[in-house]
Amino acid sequence: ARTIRLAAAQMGATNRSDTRDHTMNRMLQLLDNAASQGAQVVLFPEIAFTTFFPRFLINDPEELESWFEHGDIRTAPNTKALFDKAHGLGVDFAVGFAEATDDGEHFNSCVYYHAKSGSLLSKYRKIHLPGDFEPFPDPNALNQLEKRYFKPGNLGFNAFRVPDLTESDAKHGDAIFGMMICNDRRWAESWRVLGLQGVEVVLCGFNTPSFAPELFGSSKDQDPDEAEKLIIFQHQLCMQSNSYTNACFSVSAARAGVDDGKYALIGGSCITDPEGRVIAEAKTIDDEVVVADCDLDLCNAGKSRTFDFIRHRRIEHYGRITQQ
Ligand code: CDT
Repeated sequence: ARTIRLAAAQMGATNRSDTRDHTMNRMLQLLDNAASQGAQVVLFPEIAFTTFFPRFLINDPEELESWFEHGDIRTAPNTKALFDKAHGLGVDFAVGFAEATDDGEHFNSCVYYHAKSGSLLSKYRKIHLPGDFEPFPDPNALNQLEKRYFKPGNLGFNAFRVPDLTESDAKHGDAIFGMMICNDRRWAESWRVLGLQGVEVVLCGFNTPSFAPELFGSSKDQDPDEAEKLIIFQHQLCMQSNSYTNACFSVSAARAGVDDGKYALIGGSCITDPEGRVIAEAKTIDDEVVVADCDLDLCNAGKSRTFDFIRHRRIEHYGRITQQ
């Protein structure tokens, strides 16, 4: 067995006016809590250090820039404490953040931090940016202006090896991880590109509104409770079905709760196994740690039989997937 203990650090409401210190303290507590439960890898949500600002139209360039992280995420004043703490605890983590590059580009990104070496093993920049460039004309509509604030990711979906997590011999000691962000999980292509690299654990932080008819193109007359149930169902459906068809575990971490008393986001953070089962899930929409032991050898059945891509794929029929 190659069993590792994984955690999702779900975060509850984070308001527009919350200070960065306040949010950071919550993240440090979540990390402590996960570490005390023996978690080896902790996943924080998408854009975890602030509220989900792409819901707002922000015209002042200085204000907009203040929502982004600049410089080395490990040592920048607004984010350093989390990396220091993880280094001290010896716990790896992945976290989502709004990235401003040195040459002025903006991405919706996440990194995987390897605590022992103090290095970033991987960075991912969100590829499927949902929503719009322009806000909806209806002032009451919920906006998702990711297309305005971010460029589509330019790094691809790269699986990467994480050492030191399992106690097996050197050959099988590494675990193969991959990352995606929120809307990416709804696209089979994101998962398959990672699956083709033998991914064993997919990490996905998210911010998903629980009722947003304009965003989802659904009826405004729906019952909000029913709409929320459907949105949670679709989130978990994506995590479960794609874990199954790529024979991998997955961890998803929500920014949940009701921001500013009015912007409701789903919880439903979960860990799924390679058979497509949910093996742990959040019970609240608050700050909560979800933990599961994952034996990576359980990926072998799917990878060697039903989803042995080398033997069974028929790529001659998949051309349309990469054509306009
Ligand atoms: N953050 C993010 O990508 N959220 C989207 C909201 C829906 S846009 C139609 C999501 O896919 O969950």
